[in-house]
Amino acid sequence: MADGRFITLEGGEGVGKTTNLEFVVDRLKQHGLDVVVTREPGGTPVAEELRDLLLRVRDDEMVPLAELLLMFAGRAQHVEQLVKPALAKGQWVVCDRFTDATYAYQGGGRGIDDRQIALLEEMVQGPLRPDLTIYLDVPVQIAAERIAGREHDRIERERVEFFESVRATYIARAREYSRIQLVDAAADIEQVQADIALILDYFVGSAD
Ligand code: T5A
Repeated sequence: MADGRFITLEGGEGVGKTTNLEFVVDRLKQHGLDVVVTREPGGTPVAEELRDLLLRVRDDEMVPLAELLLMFAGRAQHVEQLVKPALAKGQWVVCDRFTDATYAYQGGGRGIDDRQIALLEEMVQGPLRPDLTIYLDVPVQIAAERIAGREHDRIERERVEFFESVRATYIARAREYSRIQLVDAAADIEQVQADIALILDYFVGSAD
């Protein structure tokens, strides 16, 4: 049986990951692939409880290191219980955010050293990395306007400079790693999905 592939969707707040997730899944299914959809933080019962802990608005501050360790605690559950078993069965796993988000938010946003994140990445994932990452890029102000009417979770309440650092980190990683494909997601939805379709069709074609 062929191994599955691991595809992640990344971007800042309100860039359209949720909007485009279904499109990605449908496109892969049109290619006849067996697709599993999941998300981080979350994806398994324990990891979803940790997600709630991470995103719930609270009075006492969560220190950056605790936030980092909780992200990776959930990831350990998710990788062992869902991601690895699905890939081993030949399924294609589509995940809404993964470790690039940790480099962007806890690294770029909170200022934690990349080397500390890399240590945990190695410990929790071993050699597992996404095969393809679609990074939806939108200027912070435009993305903020898109979600202005929503109730914001703990991380969404951060200041603009935090999200500028998150975006800068994502862009830097997209330049560094060829698996990360940057899509201009400030464009209208038809254009964004046409770009995503091109990336996916090429990736599926080269994975045969
Ligand atoms: N996190 C996560 C970390 O800090 N470290 C980590 O390691 C990980 C894994 C998770 C939070 O956790 C943090 C990051 C996050 O703060 P989340 O739910 O995954 O939270 O992420 P959010 O960004 O909060 O997800 P959202 O649902 O808020 O945003 P989306 O999914 O990016 O945006 P979406 O699809 O809901 O779209 C927003 C609005 O824009 C419109 C949509 O219709 C919608 O109204 N829209 C467009 N409008 C115009 N043109 C387009 N092209 C549009 N595309 C979408």
